[in-house]
Amino acid sequence: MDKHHISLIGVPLDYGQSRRGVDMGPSAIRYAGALKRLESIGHTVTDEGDIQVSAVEKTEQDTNLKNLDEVVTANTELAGKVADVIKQGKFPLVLGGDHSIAIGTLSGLSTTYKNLGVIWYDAHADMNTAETSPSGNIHGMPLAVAMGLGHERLVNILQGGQKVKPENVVIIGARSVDPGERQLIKEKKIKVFTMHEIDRDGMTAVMNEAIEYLRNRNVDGVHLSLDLDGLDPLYTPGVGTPVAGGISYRESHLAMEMLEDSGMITSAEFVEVNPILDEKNKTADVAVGLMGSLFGEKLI
Ligand code: EXY
Ligand code: MN
Ligand code: MN
Ligand code: MN
Repeated sequence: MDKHHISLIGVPLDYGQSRRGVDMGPSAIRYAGALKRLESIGHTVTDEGDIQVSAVEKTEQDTNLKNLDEVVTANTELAGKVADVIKQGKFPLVLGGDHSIAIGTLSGLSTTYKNLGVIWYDAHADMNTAETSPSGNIHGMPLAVAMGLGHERLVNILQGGQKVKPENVVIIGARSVDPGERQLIKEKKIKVFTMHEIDRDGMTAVMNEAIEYLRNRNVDGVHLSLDLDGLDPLYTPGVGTPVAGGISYRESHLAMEMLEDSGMITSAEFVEVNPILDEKNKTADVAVGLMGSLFGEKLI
């Protein structure tokens, strides 16, 4: 990856799910040394601070989606911030916060990119809608929303922006996918590499295929949405919805190194770091280490 001017944007949002603590994810990642690590590789880094997240007023809402108002407000602000950063020619690196923040990130990117590719590195598909969600947690919906599917107040955050095309999405690491999501994946023919494909073919083959797939889509940018629960909880215990049998630490570094080599990544977010559930700051440390590999840090 050539040298970038990276803009760190913190989003201390935990209203997209029910376990307190993931709002401290941005601080945990900063504490793990993200800024210095990226500068040590030769990038220029600006810490843009955090998006303001309003406190939840307990109002009656005519929806099963939890904390809808607060999630919409925070993601609308994030979308504007990401759009500004892109217009300044900087590389947006968004720190979560729960995965509902991908709604804001992708909305902001949609003002610039007309044919954006998305790599969703995650144990989950995050493709539920209000009708299919088993929990009402909006962090299980962002990928559906980004494709224009879901509650109108979430989809409208996209404003006039370009929706993500289903054929431009690659999910890597899936191993906990709900019935409604399976239905949508089949219908939309989403490219998914579950843990089965990773075990069977190996991460090298999976990443080569994923990169090739997106190149053939002629995407004008690729966003990496990395949910730390995509890794096995042995490596990233500090996440709100851990799922055993995940991607290993080294497989994840290889994936990042191959993405860096491809030169195709134009924005990224690292989400679901919850220091309250963590062992010391292990999950944030892993996140920063993976950022190093994604931004060109070499082992020798
Ligand atoms: N599929 C489940 C739900 O929709 O509630 C769990 C979603 C977990 C989402 C985390 C962020 O990846
Ligand atoms: Mn570049
Ligand atoms: Mn997720
Ligand atoms: Mn997940």
